[in-house]
Amino acid sequence: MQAILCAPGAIIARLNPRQKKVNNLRQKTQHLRAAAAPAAAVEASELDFGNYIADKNKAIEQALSDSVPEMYPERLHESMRYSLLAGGKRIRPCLCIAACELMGGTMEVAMPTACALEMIHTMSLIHDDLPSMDNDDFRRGKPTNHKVYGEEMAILAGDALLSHAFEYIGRETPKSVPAERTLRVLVDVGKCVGSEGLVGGQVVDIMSEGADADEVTLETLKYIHAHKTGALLEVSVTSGAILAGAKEEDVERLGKYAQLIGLAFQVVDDILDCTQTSEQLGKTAGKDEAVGKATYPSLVGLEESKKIADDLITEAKELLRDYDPKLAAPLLGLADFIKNRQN
Ligand code: GRG
Repeated sequence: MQAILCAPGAIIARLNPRQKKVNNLRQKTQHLRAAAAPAAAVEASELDFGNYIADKNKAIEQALSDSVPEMYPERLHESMRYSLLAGGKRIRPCLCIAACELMGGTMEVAMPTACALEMIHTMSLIHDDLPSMDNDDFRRGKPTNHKVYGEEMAILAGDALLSHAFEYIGRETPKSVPAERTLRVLVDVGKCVGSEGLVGGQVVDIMSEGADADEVTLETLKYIHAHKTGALLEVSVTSGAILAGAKEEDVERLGKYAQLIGLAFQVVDDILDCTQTSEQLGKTAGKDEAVGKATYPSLVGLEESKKIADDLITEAKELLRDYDPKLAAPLLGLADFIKNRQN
C-alpha cells in the first residue's frame, strides 16, 4: 500500500482553487504517464480470458456457497448468504487465485483465502449501504441487505461475515501450506481491513463528504482510494503469492502491480458512476455528483480520467513483463478487465 499512498496530512486544504488542483493533479500524475510508455506493450498471450474467468468463477461460486451453510440461526445465515451469493464480479478471489498460480501454487491452496476476501468485500458493501453510511437501496442489481432483512440483521450479517473470513483462512487453508505463510496472510488481511486499511479509508471518505468538493485535496482522494478500495485488492494479490511461497521480491512486485490496478479500479469506478445507468451498474448511478463527492472526473474531467486509468493499467502490466507470459496471462487479463469493465 506504500508506493501510491499519500498520507492526507490535513484532510481539507481550505482556499485551494479548483484550477490549481487540476494542474496539480496533472503534474502529479505526469510520472504515471511517462512511466507507462513501454517500448512494446505487455499483453495477455493466448489466454481465452472469458473462459478462464468463467471457469474460476464457477469454482468460486461453489466454494462461496459451501463456505456459509444454511444453519441455525436461519435468518442470520440467510442474510449472509443473500449478499455473499448475490453475484458480483469476484475480482478479489480471481486475483488471489491468479497470483497463487503465477507463483507456482494451486487454486485449492488459494481458495479459502479467496472466499474470505469476498466475505470481507461483501460485508463492507453491506455496511456501506446502511442508512447511516451511503443509504443505498440497490446493490448487485438486488435490494440491499438492510432493505430485505432490516438494519439490525444487516449489521450483524456483516459482522458475522467479517469474523468468519478469518476463521475460514485459519481453518480451511490446506495443511500442506506452512503455518507461517497462513499466519502472515491473516496478519496482512487484518491490517488491510482495519484502521490502516478499509475502515480508515471509509472514515476519511465520510469526513470529506461534508466538505465542499473543491476543498478536498488530491492527496486525500488518493488516500481514500488506496485504503477503501486498493488495500483489499492489494492483499488479494499478495496473499495468493504468499500462500504459494513466492520470493519476497515477487510479493513486492505483485504488490506494486496491485496498487496500480487498485487505483485504476477506483478511477474507473468514478468514471462509471457518471457515465452508466443504475440498471447497468446494479446500484444507484450518479451518486458521487449528487452528494458533491470529489472524484477523478470532477477534478480532471472525463477524458483525462480515462487516460489516467489507461496509463495505470499499462504500467501495472509492465511489471509482469519478466514472468512467463502464459502464467502471467490471467493477471494481465484481469488488469484489462478492470479497465474495460462496464459495472
Ligand atoms: C471492512 C470492517 C470493515 C468495515 C467496512 C463500509 C466500509 C467499512 C467500507 C466501505 C468500503 C467500500 C464500499 C469500498 C468501495 C469498494 C468498491 C469500489 C466496491 C465495488 O467493487 P466491485 O466493483 O463490486 O468489485 P462487485 O459487486 O462486482 O463485487
